[in-house]
Amino acid sequence: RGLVEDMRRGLAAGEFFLEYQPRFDTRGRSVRSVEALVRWHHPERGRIGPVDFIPIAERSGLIMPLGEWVLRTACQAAAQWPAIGVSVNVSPVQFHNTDVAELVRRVVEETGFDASRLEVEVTEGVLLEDAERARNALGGLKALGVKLAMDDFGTGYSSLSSLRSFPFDVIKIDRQFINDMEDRDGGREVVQAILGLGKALGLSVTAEGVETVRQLTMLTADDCIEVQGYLLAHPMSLESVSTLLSGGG
Ligand code: G
Ligand code: G
Ligand code: MN
Ligand code: NA
Repeated sequence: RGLVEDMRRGLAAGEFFLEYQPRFDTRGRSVRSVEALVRWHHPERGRIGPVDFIPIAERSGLIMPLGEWVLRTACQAAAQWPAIGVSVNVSPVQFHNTDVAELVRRVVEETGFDASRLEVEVTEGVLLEDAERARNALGGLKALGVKLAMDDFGTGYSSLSSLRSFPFDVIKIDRQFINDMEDRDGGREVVQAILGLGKALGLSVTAEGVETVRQLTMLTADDCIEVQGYLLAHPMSLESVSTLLSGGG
């Protein structure tokens, strides 16, 4: 049996679930928002991570029902939390095949979630193939009050011009750059330059993949206001994040 068939069945059988990774304020260490990350509990293979099934979902078209499920599940969960944001990763394939703004409009209506608390994370792949279509979709999301983040910033080809020509609110610095910060050969300077770019363009900047105290100290000194990474919190279950957000952990 192939993974595509398994995935189709697993989606109907409730085998997919979300984990939530907090995004923290560097100063107060309070949680500013939470990123929803999908996982699969396969009945025979056990836990499978998104790098091993998102590409298959994208090739098979299953990313459409899966992506809709992720969005609805994250909004339903976040509607129960105090007023912090939730971010959801949306695949370029969803943008190319569906009206993502219409989907979000429908899901926030159904779940009663406030669209201004939702952030959609996209990678540059969204902008490359059909820029006009992407512009319309991103504009439609902005019109709903949804925030837009450019995910994995710095790893693609057109990051710099895209930041100006598309309505992004947030830059998420790819964890590769955070990982390089402690090197002597200019790793920190590259991150400082991205922070400066964000400031110049009026965008908020999130550092991803923060794993060491030294990285956090440097980012705080460099005026980065939001951080995410294993040092602060791993992706966690709905139960754990709910406890954290209600002040219990
Ligand atoms: O959670 P983890 O580090 O294993 O995620 C690996 C990759 O899978 C990341 O690039 C992340 O953005 C992506 N990913 C996680 N959840 C989702 C999701 O719900 N939809 C999409 N399209 N990608 C996701
Ligand atoms: O591409 P995206 O930024 O959406 O990917 C998020 C993924 O990064 C999640 O799957 C999450 O598990 C992973 N992640 C989160 N924090 C860290 C970290 O500190 N180090 C590493 N290596 N991965 C992380
Ligand atoms: Mn992301
Ligand atoms: Na990222």
